[in-house]
Amino acid sequence: MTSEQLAWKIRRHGIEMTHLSGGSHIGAILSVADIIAVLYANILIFDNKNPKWQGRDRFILSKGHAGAAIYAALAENGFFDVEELKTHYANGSRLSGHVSHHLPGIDFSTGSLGHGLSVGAGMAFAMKQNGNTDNRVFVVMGDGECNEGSVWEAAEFANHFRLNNLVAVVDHNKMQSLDYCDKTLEVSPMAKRWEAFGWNVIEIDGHDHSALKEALSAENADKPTVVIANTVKGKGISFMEMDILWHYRFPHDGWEYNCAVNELHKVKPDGVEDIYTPDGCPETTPEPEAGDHTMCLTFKPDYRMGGLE
Ligand SMILES: Cc1ncc(C[n+]2csc(CCOP(=O)(O)OP(=O)(O)O)c2C)c(N)n1
Ligand SMILES: [Mg+2]
Repeated sequence: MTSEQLAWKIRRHGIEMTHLSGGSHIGAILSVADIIAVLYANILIFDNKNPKWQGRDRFILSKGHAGAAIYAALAENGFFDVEELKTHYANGSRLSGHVSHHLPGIDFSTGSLGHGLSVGAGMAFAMKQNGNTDNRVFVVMGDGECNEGSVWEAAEFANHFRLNNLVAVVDHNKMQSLDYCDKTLEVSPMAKRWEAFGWNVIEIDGHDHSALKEALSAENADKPTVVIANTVKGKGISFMEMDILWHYRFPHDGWEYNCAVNELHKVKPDGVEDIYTPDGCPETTPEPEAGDHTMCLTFKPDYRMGGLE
């Protein structure tokens, strides 16, 4: 499967999983879809039949609230059945709202922001101690997540030990949960901050697959690398793009779900099937208040953790 096909599938699964469950974070899932797709289609070394294989690269989705994106990538890569995606957020499901290591292919549970880089740096350090020069560690973080002090302690550690086998990716969509990052706690200029911490910095368009492939393959002799991936929160669904509403709101029945699915169908790559709505949805006109509604968190009764986390 190409990275473009996988990215489309991650977006389609993400819409379905949040729609079915009433789960949050579709904006974050759409933002990171291309990054995850390129990692799983072109970069990461893994064995879906032997998820704990020692020779694998390590991957941590530190912005664990976008768990649906990694679940979709793992299912599409044969770690478990695609059908199981429908249980996302349901009571008793392995596919909890935030990333769980109970699933094959997940190295570390995340959701409490700010921990992934510390753990990833430890993994990279251990690899070096063990003389492993074949593998790398990848950690994907949010830009709001970079407000966590632990991120910068890990950045210092990685620089100090010259962990050139560690690659961090910042999904730099300029937004966090309730507002723009720079209105919440300033994170700009992102690249300069990482440079000051001694990292090799590569800044790219985080939706450009060739730029992602090149950046994620880059080698550095003695520095950890951070890829600042400039992204659009909600990328791919016009009415979700850069609208903070869609951090928490899920695609509701009616025009929200129908329009989202139909927008994806307009850009469906050749050779990809939509297992949920093969021919798209009925044409539905957005309601007049579209884009104008206030944040509305409604919970589906059979699901827990459906909203604000
Ligand atoms: C330690 C911690 N504090 C707060 C939260 C609640 N929370 C979930 S998502 C989120 C915003 C994250 O923004 P960002 O890292 O920019 O990710 P994005 O959704 O924009 O990709 C917050 C504050 C959390 N999960 N963990
Ligand atoms: Mg963000």
